[in-house]
Order: sequence, then structure tokens, then C-alpha cells
Amino acid sequence: MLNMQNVVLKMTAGRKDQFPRDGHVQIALSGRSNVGKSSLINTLLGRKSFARTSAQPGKTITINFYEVDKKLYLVDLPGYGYARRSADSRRVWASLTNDYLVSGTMQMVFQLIDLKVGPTEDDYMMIEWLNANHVPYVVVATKADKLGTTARNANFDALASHPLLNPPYADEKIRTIMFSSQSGMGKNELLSILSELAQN
Ligand SMILES: Nc1nc2c(ncn2[C@@H]2O[C@H](COP(=O)(O)OP(=O)(O)OP(=O)(O)O)[C@@H](O)[C@H]2O)c(=O)[nH]1
Ligand SMILES: [Mg+2]
Repeated sequence: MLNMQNVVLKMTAGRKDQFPRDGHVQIALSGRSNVGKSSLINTLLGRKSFARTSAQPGKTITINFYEVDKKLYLVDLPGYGYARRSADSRRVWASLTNDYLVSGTMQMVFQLIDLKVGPTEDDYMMIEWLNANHVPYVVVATKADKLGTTARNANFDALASHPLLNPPYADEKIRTIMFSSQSGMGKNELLSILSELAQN
């Protein structure tokens, strides 16, 4: 069992030499700006605003490492696809994110996709990268509370059956989890994934 109450923001990294390399399991949260990464972390922690949620999407370009129960890190990656970002800021984003992804320190990625919006071009690029590099990942379909049951299920089925999330593009059928940080839907499923990873 993981004690989700025992959490510290261990590092706010703006450079690769600041990434923790202490052997803890690392689970990275990837997704476009505003998709709900920080909110998901807060939901898993049972806190209102431990991870900073952004009124101004895409503002900070740092990677935040939340250490849970001295066993694992939830790694809040900076969001992509924020249209109003400057060219300089895009370069910083690409370089820092790339440094983390190739550092090989993550055991698993939670790839967040807005259930209402559906996958964007940037999401496809990220998923293709995860597939090509055989990184274990699950897809978390966020903001499920914004849709009624019919649209929610239709969008979810379309997402889960997307070719990129199934063989032969993916190594195996990618687990897809419906989630809402508002209602708590999907929370227990994600927590059990974390517990399992922390035991290995
Ligand atoms: N209705 C609803 N709104 C949500 C949900 N999750 C997040 N939001 C809202 O979406 C906005 C963005 O959420 P964040 O958690 O800050 O998104 P983020 O992915 O961390 O964004 P960046 O840090 O900019 O990459 C906030 O206004 C949240 O309140 C959800 O499950 N349901
Ligand atoms: Mg955030």
C-alpha cells in the first residue's frame, strides 16, 4: 500500500542535472496544456491544490517531481500544444521534455487525452514516440464529467479502439482509463497501478 498522504514536491527541475536519480519508480504525466495533469495529481493525492493547476496554461516550463511515500515520483511534465507560446518558450519546452524522455528514468507514462476534445496532432506524435520506444503507458481520458453518458462512452470507445493504441502499432492493447478529477472517476484504477509499480 502507498501512503498518498506522505508527499513532497522534491524537485522543480528546469535542467536535466536536476532530475532525481535515486532509483524511485517514476511515473510521468504527459499531455497537452490544460488537459488536466496537475489536477489529476491533486486528485490522486486527495489534495485540493498541491500540484499547481494553471489559470494561465503553459506558463511554467519546469518538470515537477512529487515524491510519494518515499517510493515513487509523480512527474508533472510541462504541457504541449499551447498555441500562444513564444518560439523561445517552445524551444525550452522541447529541450527539457526531450532530456527527460531520453533520460530513461521513467517506468511508466500516463498519457492524458481530453475525452471531449479527443486526440490532437501533438498527442499522436507523443503516442507514436511511446510506441516506437516501447515505453509502457496507459491512456487517461480526462474531464469525463463534461460529457453525458452517451457521448462519454462513444468517445471512450473511439479512443480505446484507435489503431495507434492497438497492435501492431502498439506492442499490446493499451489500457485506457476514463477519468475525472471532479468526480473522482478512475481514481482507484490509477492508484492501483501506482501501488503495483511501487512494489516492483
Ligand atoms: N470539468 C473538469 N475540469 C477539469 C478536470 N481536470 C482539470 N480541469 C480543469 O482544466 C483546467 C486545466 O487543468 P490543469 O490540471 O491545470 O491542466 P494541466 O494539464 O496541468 O495544464 P498545464 O500545467 O498548463 O500543462 C483547470 O481549469 C482545471 O480546473 C476535470 O476532470 N473536469
Ligand atoms: Mg499543470
